[in-house]
Amino acid sequence: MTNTTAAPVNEQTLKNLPANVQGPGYDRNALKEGILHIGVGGFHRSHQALYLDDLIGGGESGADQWAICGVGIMPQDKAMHDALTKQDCLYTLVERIGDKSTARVIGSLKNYIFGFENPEEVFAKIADPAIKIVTLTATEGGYCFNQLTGKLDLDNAGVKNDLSDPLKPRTIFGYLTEGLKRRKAANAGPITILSCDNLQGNGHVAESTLLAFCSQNNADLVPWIKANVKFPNCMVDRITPVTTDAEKTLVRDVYHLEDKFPVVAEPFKQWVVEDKFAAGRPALEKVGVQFTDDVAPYEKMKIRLLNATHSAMGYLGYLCGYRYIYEIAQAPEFIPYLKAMMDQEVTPLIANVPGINLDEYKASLMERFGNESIKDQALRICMDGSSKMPKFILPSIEEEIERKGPYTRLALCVASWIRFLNGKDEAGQEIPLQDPQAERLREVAQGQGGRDVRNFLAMEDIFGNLGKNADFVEHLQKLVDHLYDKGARATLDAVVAGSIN
Ligand code: CS2
Repeated sequence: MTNTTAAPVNEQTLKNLPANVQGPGYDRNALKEGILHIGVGGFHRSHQALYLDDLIGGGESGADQWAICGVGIMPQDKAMHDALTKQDCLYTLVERIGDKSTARVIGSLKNYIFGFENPEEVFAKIADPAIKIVTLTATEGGYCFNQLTGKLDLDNAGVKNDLSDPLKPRTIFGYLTEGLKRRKAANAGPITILSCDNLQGNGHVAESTLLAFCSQNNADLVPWIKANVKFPNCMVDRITPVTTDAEKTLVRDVYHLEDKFPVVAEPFKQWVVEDKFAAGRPALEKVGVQFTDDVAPYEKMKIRLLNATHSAMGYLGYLCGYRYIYEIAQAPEFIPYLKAMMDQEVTPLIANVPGINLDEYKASLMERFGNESIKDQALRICMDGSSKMPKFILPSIEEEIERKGPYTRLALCVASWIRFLNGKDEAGQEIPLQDPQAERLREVAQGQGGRDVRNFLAMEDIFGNLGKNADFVEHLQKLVDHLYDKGARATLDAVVAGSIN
């Protein structure tokens, strides 16, 4: 039932929020923007913006210098821009688990620039001396990384666009390069670029790809970047489903707020950051962020266990007819598959992670995946497989091949992706595909050789050298054939029973 008394989310409403909603208990007018964030999606709003809201709300001296200016660079960011600008950049964050749910309006986002239409404003902000940190959630694919060369993919259409049309960029590289060029010219001082994407060594990747981009036609900027910009690595974590009408209705009916773009997330959150900043940083350790000298073990653990298991649930679960992650994580036929993948194929690759008991960590993952109140979508997980596979799944297969260990369950995830790309499920229904490489993937998957794994493995920018390993090719082919001939559920059962290995 629609609640007719729902108030719009804006600065005015903050004065009189419904009793069950917490608001920013600070004066937003006094905030100064110190962080520019590119990629304001659900995740940024449930994670980084919340940490800063906590910090500013805690009243720590200087915390008010670290408000966020958000940036959207994709055409589809228009919806976020329109919603946020009407709401004075405020939005509702709902945390849910079981029958518990809490809501608060987040105030740390002070401004939002739709860079796709106003790139000049973004360049000017990067050159503004008050901005000390640029944070990024550009997605795994946003770094245009070629798996085979281990370098920036200069053939990527976005990269090519930005090299030939630097004032109308389409990728983070175009924005950052032009912005840093102006920062250097304005003598605005050093700055930190902090990647918050799920890539191992995300800081290193951001640094090496940006430098590779700059060296193409801004070679004189390279030494300035080396001397003035720091790129810390970090591990980020919080499961945040895509916002749909259901979340808007929840916020309206339960919290009496009319929010055009709320965000719902699990209660768990984690952020481990390498303490390497060029121009200061907010005291985020006060609000639960862990600063360390070496983020690598945390990143590897999170990406290879959490993100990889997500992928293993997403494709195969979708093919089995499930639509939500919690359904898959609770399905008795999936649980032994997921646990065995984590225990036997991934855990042996993870070194000691300081302060973490891996058994407890894995058990907590299964619980988090099973959170049915957040209704995380299988299709959200299935998005962008071309960039997630090489980060979440394939490196573990490579390491298992190297140490002559097992990888059947990981390979089943790859096989499920290949079957998923076919575009029709077992009932002949259309499978929606969201991937920047969709066209190319579909062409292979739906063409004559769509069952032949060699045609996929030939995409070396995604699969690297895996296609050269005859055992892996044979193994993967067996799994793909089984999926086509016997179906998803039968293949899962066969792998769990050990009859395909
Ligand atoms: C997911 C991640 O997109 C994916 O495939 O695995 O978005 C995941 O939910 C987050 O990394 C959790 O921190």
